[in-house]
Amino acid sequence: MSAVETAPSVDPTTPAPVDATLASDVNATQSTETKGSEDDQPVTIFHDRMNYNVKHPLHNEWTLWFDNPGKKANVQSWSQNLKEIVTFKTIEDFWAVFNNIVKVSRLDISSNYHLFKKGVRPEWEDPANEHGGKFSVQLPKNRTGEAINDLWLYTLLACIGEQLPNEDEVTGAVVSVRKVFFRISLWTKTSDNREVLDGIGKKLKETLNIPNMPLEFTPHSDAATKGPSETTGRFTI
Ligand code: MGP
Repeated sequence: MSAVETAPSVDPTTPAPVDATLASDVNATQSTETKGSEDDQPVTIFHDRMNYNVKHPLHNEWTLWFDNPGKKANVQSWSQNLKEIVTFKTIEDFWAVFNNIVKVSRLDISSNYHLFKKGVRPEWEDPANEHGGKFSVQLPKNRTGEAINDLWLYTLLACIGEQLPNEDEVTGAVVSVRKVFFRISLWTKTSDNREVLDGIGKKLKETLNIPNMPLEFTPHSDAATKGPSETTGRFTI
């Protein structure tokens, strides 16, 4: 059974924001995927260049997570609030997921969507994140409105389409819904290679088309030890 089918019933108090059609879409896709494939690998454009019903593989597999703690998150409860929704590895399956989940603009306050490379949990403690940090930008809700849906989509496409330089550095992206702002964050594996980080940050700013807004980089070690209000970014782009 896929994570999509199980996610909504994991915890009835925190329903995963998945449209009912998603499960059937992904199931339909899975049965096409396995057709003619002995080892359960998807049939992709690399196997059959002449047909249009094959899928386009992504360089990495990605997992979508959701959490809505309903109250202020804390270090102890963080992990148990995370709900794994679905993993995909083709562009077609990405769209099947994206087109069927609740839009960011309609999520409850304190919710987060996290898209991370498969195998990486969206938390500081994961080995892929423990030495890393995040770029983040806060977008005031009153000025951003529904545009947040497109900004999150552009962030996702930049990640899965490897549009960011040194894409191996990127572990995932997060969108957070807070009382007066949305926040988009991009998580990196390391926090000390300024040249590499500068390149990633500049490209993210360009992708989001936010030349006049500060994009702040914060090592997770700062966030983990100081708490959100005291955290100061190491640098700003
Ligand atoms: P947050 O949601 O990233 O910050 O983390 P925000 O939005 O500034 O704060 P909010 O209270 O308005 O939501 C909020 C809190 O969640 C942190 O202070 C930690 O207590 C906890 N937390 C966040 N993250 C990303 C982690 C994590 O990776 N691991 C653990 N253990 N706790 C975390």
